Formats: sequence, structure tokens, C-alpha cells
Amino acid sequence: GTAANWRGRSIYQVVTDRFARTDGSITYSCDVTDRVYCGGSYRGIINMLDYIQGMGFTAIWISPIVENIPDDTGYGYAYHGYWMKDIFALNTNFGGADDLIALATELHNRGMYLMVDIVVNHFAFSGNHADVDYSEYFPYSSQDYFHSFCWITDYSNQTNVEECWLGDDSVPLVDVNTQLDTVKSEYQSWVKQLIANYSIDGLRIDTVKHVQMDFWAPFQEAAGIYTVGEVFDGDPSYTCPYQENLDGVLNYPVYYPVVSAFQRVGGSISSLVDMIDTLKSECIDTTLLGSFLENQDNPRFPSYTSDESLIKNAIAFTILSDGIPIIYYGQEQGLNGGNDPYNREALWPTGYSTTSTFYEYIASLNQIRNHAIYIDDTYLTYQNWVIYSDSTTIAMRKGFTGNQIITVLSNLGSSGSSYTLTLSNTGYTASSVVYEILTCTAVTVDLSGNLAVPMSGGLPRVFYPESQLVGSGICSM
Ligand code: ABC
Repeated sequence: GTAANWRGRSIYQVVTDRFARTDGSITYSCDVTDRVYCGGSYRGIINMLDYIQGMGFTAIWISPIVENIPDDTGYGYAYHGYWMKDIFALNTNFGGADDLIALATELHNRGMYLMVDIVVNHFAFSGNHADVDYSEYFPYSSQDYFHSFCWITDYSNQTNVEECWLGDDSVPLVDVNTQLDTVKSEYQSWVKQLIANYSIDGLRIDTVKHVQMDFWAPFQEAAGIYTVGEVFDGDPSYTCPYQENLDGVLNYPVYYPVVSAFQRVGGSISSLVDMIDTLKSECIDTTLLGSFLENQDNPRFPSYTSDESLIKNAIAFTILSDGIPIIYYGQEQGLNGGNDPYNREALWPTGYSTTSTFYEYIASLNQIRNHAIYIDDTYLTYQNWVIYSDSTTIAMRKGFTGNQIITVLSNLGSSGSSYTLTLSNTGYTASSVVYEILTCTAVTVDLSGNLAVPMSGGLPRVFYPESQLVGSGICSM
């Protein structure tokens, strides 16, 4: 899929090893601190696609698929998939080529897309950096293809970030010399082949900031499908320029202020508002950024707060602001693991409930977004606009007149009081009826076009014109 095809998608991210097992077991024990393969697989995902699609997702992102080092390292096994050994072979712990192809086929039969995580920055080794056995690697089977050894020690020095190595003497991440023309062209033909072999629709690219900028545009061109790069940095002036070379980047700049705004009562709303505006000028296209609240590298949001209202507000921002929403597996069950490896829980002990609070909540948000896109896909390119904010509230409009979703978020938390917030600038027609789709409540816009928003318990409110809901199934309409 092209960037334009992806803009309207909603992505469910899985750590393949932790999402679902082939045997469907919900009792198989998986202790995150063991850092071992727990048996999640492509077949497991195939069998659970109803569960994913039932929340309204239209794409999945899976862990890196290629062969990793088999060792029991100082950080356990490569169950996450980021420790490359042979990029032309598959990591068979997750299944074989036939299983991966079957997953792509099954997704496509459902009209869904497959996004695969890839790594070009490094290979990996178990042991001291001085002992790396390059002959084990494919296709870069000699030291000549790699940067000579140095650890990354200074993130303010971009040359150090690009040419030195991530990792440590338990697992050095052996840094590929992506400045070599042979390496560049090898990677370009590799990615074309990978995409063709497994019918891949989009790529999540790892460690983008550790590879020199000029590597990316030709690589993206060779791939010919939507790519979203991981530039793990909260500074938009650092992160946005990568979007000149890749279709999208993960929205780390907005991630930090979202967490700060909603992780506790009294978090900063104003820095979130500022960042939304800053990104509009710094990034080429905010509607192609990857919008997320959790992932395999950061603590899950409920590890900061167990307040259901705060969590709901943060999730609503992920799905209803600009960009392609990415929900990390387990958010729908309220998993609350902290840093790596605690944020990589097996999902199966939850029993894959489809009636849990957050499962139903995420389904509602995807449903209204999917519906607005269906009514008029210019919803997607209308840039999310903050129409109101105060120290505990942010209200946003996305969508042209007649098809706009108004999202009102609060960080008052579950014990927040009940009050009415009067909003202007919604663009709703005076005297028309809009629906708050999370409570299925009709509200009539007043004669001067103001919307009286009934706030309570710190819960988010999501509005949409009633006339456009007919036939949508939303709120039984
Ligand atoms: C293993 C163990 C861990 C152990 C670690 C040392 O080794 O599992 O328990 O702590 C994979 C595995 C990991 C594994 C690593 C290393 O490999 O998943 O389990 O950790 O062996 C990507 C992937 C990630 C993956 C890799 C490696 C890269 O998403 O899952 O990890 O293929 C850096 C990289 C980034 C990378 C991330 C883990 O590390 O840039 O690509 N993620 C600062 C730096 C960032 C840095 C980040 C975290 O710290 O600027 O570059 O990311 O170390 C903000 C700033 C940010 C700042 C943050 C902390 O604060 O704006 O710039 O980020 O305010």
C-alpha cells in the first residue's frame, strides 16, 4: 500500500511471540523476566484475526521476521526479533514461509494490511564485541561490511549515533556500514524481494536515527510501499526531518506530552497543545505519522496510572488526532507492564475477552474514525485543530464541516466533577443535533452554534453529526 492507502488505516501492533500461540493455549506459562520464546506464531495470529478485526483495526504490525541469533544471551533469547543474523532466512520460531504467506493472504481476504518490522542498522552477537564472528552473518559475512567498533556514547553527536554501536558486551548490536554503496544496493534489492515474497503492505523501520539520512530516500523508493520509521526522539526538530525521506515516522514528539498530560490529574495540557501546533509546522505531513501510546520499548500507560478515565483520554488522543493510530497488543485488556521486558506480556492469560472495558472502548473509537473516513476521506487530511483548551481540558476538531469529529479530553480523572463545558468553534450547524458516541447521547447545538458538553468523571467525549450516523450501526443508528 502507498502512503495514501495507509493514511486511513488503524494498526494493531503485536509482539509476534507474545500475542497468540498456534495451539490456542491460554494457560501456557510465559514469564517475561525469563526473556524466552513463549510460542506466539503466525498461525496464532491467523486464528485470532476476528479478535483484532472486531476492534475495527484494518492492519497489523508484526515483529521482525528474519532469522535472529539463536543464543541464550545475557539478555535472554531473541524472542522480540531485533537481533539479526541472516536477513534472507526467516525466524522459524514464529512459523515458516507458508505460515507467513497464509497470514498475508488471510489479512488481504479481510481487506486488511500487513506491516512488517525491519532492521537494517545492525546484526547482533552474544558475547564481547571483540569476539564477533562475522562469518555467521548473511549476506554481510565479513567485517568489511560493518563499522569498526565503538559504543554510542554521545547522543548529541550524530556521527557517533550513526557510526558507533548500540548494545553492550552482553549483546553488541554490530553496526552495518550503511554508507557503503554495495550495502545500500544489497538492502534495496533485499527489501524488494522481502516485500514480494511475503506480500507485505507496509514497513516499520527500526533504529532509523542510527543510519545516515541519505540512506533512506532511495531505500523507501526501492520498497515502494508506506514506511514508518522509528526515530526514538521527542524533539520535533530532530525527528520531523526524517519524514523528508520516509513517508512517516513514529510520533515520539507527541508521545511524551500525551503521557505527561494524562498520566495524572493535573498533568500539563498546555505542552500537549503546543506540541500539536509545533508538529504542524515542523513535520511535512502530520497525517502520515504513526500515533501511539505504548510499544515494546516504553512502559505501558496503565503502569503510570490505573485511573480508567485518564487511560481512556490518552487512548482517544491516539486514535482521533492526526496520524495513523497504532495500538499495542494488550492495551485492549489493560495490561500494565513497565519497562522492557515487563511490557511484553503474553496476551493469552487474558482469555482474549471481547467484552472488556478497553476492548469495547477501542472498538468504539475505531468505529467512529472508520465511519468518518467512509463518509468522506478528506477527514484524514484535515489537520486536527485545537479549538479549546484550559488547564484540564483539550478539545479538538478533525474533519471538514458536516463530517467533523469533536473530541473533548480531560485529565480530571475518575473523580472529576460533573459540569457543562460550552464550546464554540466546533463548526457544527446552529440547532443541529450531534451525538456523543461513547454515551450515545444526543445534544442539540444552540442557536449561536455553541455545543454544551456534559462532562463527568473525567471521561472523554466524542461528537459527530447525527444525520451522518444513519446506517452506521454506531449507537444503534
Ligand atoms: C536489551 C534488553 C533490555 C536491556 C537492553 C540494554 O538490552 O532486552 O532489557 O535494557 C531490541 C530488543 C530489546 C533489547 C535491545 C538491545 O534490542 O527489543 O529488548 O534490549 O539488545 C528499537 C526497537 C527495540 C529494539 C531495538 C534494537 C531498537 O524498537 O525494541 O530493541 O533493534 C534507542 C534506539 C532505538 C531502540 C531503543 C531500544 O534504543 O535509538 O532505536 N529501539 C534515548 C535515545 C534513544 C534511545 C532511547 C532508549 O533513549 O535518544 O535513541 O533509543 O534507550 C526522550 C528523548 C529521547 C530519549 C528518551 C529516553 O527520552 O527525547 O531521545 O531516548 O525525552
